[in-house]
Amino acid sequence: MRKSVFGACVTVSMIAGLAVGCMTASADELINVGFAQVGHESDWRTASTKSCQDVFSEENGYNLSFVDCDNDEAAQKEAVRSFIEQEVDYIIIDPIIATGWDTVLTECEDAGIPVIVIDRTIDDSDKYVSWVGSNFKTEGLAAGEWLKAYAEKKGIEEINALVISGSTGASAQIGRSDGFREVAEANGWNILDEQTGDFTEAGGQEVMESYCKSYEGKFNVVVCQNDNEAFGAMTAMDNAGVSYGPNGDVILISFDACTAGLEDVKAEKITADFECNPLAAPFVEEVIQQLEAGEEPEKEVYMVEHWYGLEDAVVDFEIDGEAQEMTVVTDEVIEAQY
Ligand code: GYE
Repeated sequence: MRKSVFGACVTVSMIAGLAVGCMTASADELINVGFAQVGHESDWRTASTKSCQDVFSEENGYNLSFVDCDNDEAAQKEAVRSFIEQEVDYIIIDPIIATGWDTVLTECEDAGIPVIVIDRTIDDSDKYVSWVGSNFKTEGLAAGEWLKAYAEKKGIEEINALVISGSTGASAQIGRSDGFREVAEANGWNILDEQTGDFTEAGGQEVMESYCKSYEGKFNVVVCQNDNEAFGAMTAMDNAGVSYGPNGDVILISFDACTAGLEDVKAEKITADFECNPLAAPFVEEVIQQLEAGEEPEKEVYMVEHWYGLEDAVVDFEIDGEAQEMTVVTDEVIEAQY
C-alpha cells in the first residue's frame, strides 16, 4: 500500500473562509519496498546494503523496509512474510541459500506483490519478476583459467589447492566452487580440501588455521571465496609462518575485489582478485520503474565485473573461447572501487 509523503490529508482554509478543502498528495506517493538482505558478513554486503539504502531513499520516492537477516534462512522467509503483511509494493530478496523458495514466492504471487531477486539466485522457483546479479560460475572459471595461465608463466607444474568456500548452499558458493573445480579437474590439479568460512573473516581464519596444521608444507594455492575470508586466512598464515602473494610460497586467490581486497593486491599479499559487483540497486530501481510504467523487465540482468592483479599477474587466458583481461591495481583503481 502506498504511503503519502504528506501523511493524512491536509486541510486548506482560505482567508475569506469560503472554502475548506482536503488536499491529498496522490502525485507524490512513495513506493514501498521491502528488502530481505542476507546479513552483514562482509565488505561486499556492506556495500550492497548501502547501495540499496541510497537508491531507495525517501528523496528518490521510496519507503524502504530493510531487514538484515543475519544469515538465517528462516528469518529471511519471515521477513518476506512480514513484507506481505505490510502490503509493500515490491519485495527484494537476496537469497541466503538457493533453494526452498517456492512456497513463500507463491505467497508473494498470491498477494500480487512482484519480487525482484538480487545478487544470489533462487534455483528452485521462477516466481519472481527479475534477477539482478553476477555469474558466479564465470567468476570461478576466471580464477581457474587465470591460475592455469599464471602457473604456466611461473613454471609451476603441480597445483595443490586449498579452498575456503563461502556459505554452503549460497549460489555464490556453488558457482565459484563449480567453476574452479571444473578447471582443476580438466588440468589434473589436486584440491586437497574445501571447507566453508561462511564468507566471514573469522571463518576464513579458523579454516586456514586448521589447514595450516593438517596440510603443512603440502599446498601452494589458497582460494578464498571472498576477501573477508582472505583477510582471516592471511592472519592464520602469518601466525603459521606461511608466506603468500606474488613473492610468497602460496598463490592467494580471492573474490569480491572490495577496496580492502585491492589494497592487499597492491601490497603484494593477494595474487589475484576476481570482482563481484555489489552495486546492483540502480538496476533494481530500473526494473521497478519499468513495472510502474507497465513494461516487462528483463528476467536476468548481469553485473559487469573485472579481474584484478599486479603487472606480474597479467597473463592471457580465456573462458569458453572468450579472451579475458586482467586490470592492474593502482591507487586510482583502488580509489574508484566500492
Ligand atoms: O561474495 C560475499 C558476501 O553473495 C556475492 O556474499 C555475494 C557474496 C560475496 O558475503 O562477500
